[in-house]
Amino acid sequence: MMNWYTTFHNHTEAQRTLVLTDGERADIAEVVFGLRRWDPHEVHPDIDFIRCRSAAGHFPERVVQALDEFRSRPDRFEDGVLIIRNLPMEADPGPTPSRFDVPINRTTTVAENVIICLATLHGEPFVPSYEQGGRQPGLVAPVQGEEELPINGSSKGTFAFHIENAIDGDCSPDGISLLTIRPDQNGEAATTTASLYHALQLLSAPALAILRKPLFEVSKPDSFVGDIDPMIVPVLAGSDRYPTLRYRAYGFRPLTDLAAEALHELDVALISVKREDRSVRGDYILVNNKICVHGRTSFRAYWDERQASNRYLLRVYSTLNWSAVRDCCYPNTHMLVPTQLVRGALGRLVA
Ligand SMILES: O=C(O)CCC(=O)C(=O)O
Ligand SMILES: [Fe+2]
Repeated sequence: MMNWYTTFHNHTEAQRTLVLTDGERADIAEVVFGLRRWDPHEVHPDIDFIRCRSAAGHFPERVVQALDEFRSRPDRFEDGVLIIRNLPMEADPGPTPSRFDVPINRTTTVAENVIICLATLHGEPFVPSYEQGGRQPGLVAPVQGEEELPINGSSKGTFAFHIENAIDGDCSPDGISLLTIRPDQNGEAATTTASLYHALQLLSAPALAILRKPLFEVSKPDSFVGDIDPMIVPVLAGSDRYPTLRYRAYGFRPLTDLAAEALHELDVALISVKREDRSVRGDYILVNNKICVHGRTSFRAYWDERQASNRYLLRVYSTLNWSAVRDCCYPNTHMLVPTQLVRGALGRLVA
């Protein structure tokens, strides 16, 4: 039996990347193909996470071990990132959708089942209800007219560093899964990441102390639909040994001069430890959202006949604390409602 730890911990790049053999790829295709046949006429918007989880248990051992270790021993992944390459998906995934033109109710694809299966090996998958109508998994594709906004539909503009769902600490995901179906046409787009584990070493003691205080206002990201009040939060939480990070390069306001200085230090530190991963078709990236910011470089998207070949990814969240996140979802779904709405007006929203 191959032990994934000994295979992958020899040098930095290998530490983060698992390249599947074609045999392993075929094994996953077979499991996922079986999953599709079980329910070929799926019309319910919830992909069946329970079936995905039991199918994922039959994925190659190296994959199961890698995700399990990412979950249980995050300190071994100082970059906060695990990459798995050479995953199977349909030979022809169809044209790249603009985010809103794909119906929610229809049969799931190989790629969709692959990403949900992988996410179940990390934790419990879920999605925000307030983006793309709660589509599971969500789409990441450039959107015309949103080229320069700080959202994942952007292209020409850099998508700056962020913790996913930073406004919603209780229900922010532990993992962000991204599966590339189609890279951008010029090979320009890279997913950027920066780990707190690396950045911490560059921060001064006064900045660290300030970042632990609730001196920062986080407002809702532009992709959220609905009204959510800004919140006052600390940037760093958790123990000194295992600190966690809550930060966004946009929509995040320091409330004092000292807070502004500390945030600037953090910003500089994160940028100086930034990594860029240019994914190709079949690449999966799992980001530890508690210690690692992520974003994306700028790239060219097209709105003519080349639109069908624009960049195209799938995305799903995962949590290690489903009992907390479940409380932030619509009842009996894996669709997140912003915490403030859950606590305020969930009854009205569901009715
Ligand atoms: O497009 C990417 O590589 C990252 C997208 C992203 O940050 C997101 O969808 O949350
Ligand atoms: Fe993101």
